[in-house]
Amino acid sequence: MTPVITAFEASPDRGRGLARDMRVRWAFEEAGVPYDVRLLSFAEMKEPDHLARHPFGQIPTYEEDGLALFESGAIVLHVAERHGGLLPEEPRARARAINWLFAALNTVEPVIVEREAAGYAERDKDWYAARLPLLDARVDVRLGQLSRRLGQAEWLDGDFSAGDLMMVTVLRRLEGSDLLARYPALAAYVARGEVRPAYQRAFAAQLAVFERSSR
Ligand code: GTB
Repeated sequence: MTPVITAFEASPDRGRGLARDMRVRWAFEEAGVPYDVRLLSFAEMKEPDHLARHPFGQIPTYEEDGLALFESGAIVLHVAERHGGLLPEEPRARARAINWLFAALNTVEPVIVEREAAGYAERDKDWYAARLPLLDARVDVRLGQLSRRLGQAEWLDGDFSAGDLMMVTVLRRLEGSDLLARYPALAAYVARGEVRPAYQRAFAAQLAVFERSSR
């Protein structure tokens, strides 16, 4: 069975590839695995049919041969474990790549999402102007640490892996801010991810969905 994922019918990111289906699409493309996409409206995401797939009524989800998954990290890891190209064979290198995948999700993404969420939900509050520098500083700490670890290396640990895929998608969420530009090594790292042919195919696929929805 061809795996099926879910994605926004009309993504609020307007085709910039910032929603979390992008990381799953990219993983499929790196692994050379064809996939189908079920597009959902916001209303459909909260209906029983989708809640059976995703208890929190979100995208992305993954279904294949009776297996249903609903966390982007678990989906990318599952694809990476089942197919070649995203995880090293050597057990310790493999564990380190998975370590980076979790670091992207658990240590870097939360501070970025917190900043982003404040921008959506608190922009009109009188405390927002005072809070934003604090949120920026939390992101900046992580970027500085990550940049120091990356140094001049191409990828975080040897060859490109699912850990890099996840970290690049997480850092891309800073698009529109000037935070990443303060760290040229990280900006170059993201750019290296974005020029990969698999990334380009995934990006084009999600952009095509947005373009169709806005016709
Ligand atoms: N932990 C889950 C995972 O990693 O899969 C989080 C999934 C999640 O946050 N999904 C979001 C969602 O379904 C879409 S990706 N939201 C709808 C809802 O909760 O009702 C987050 C996202 C949305 C929009 C933009 N954007 O417009 O730039 C970027 C990222």
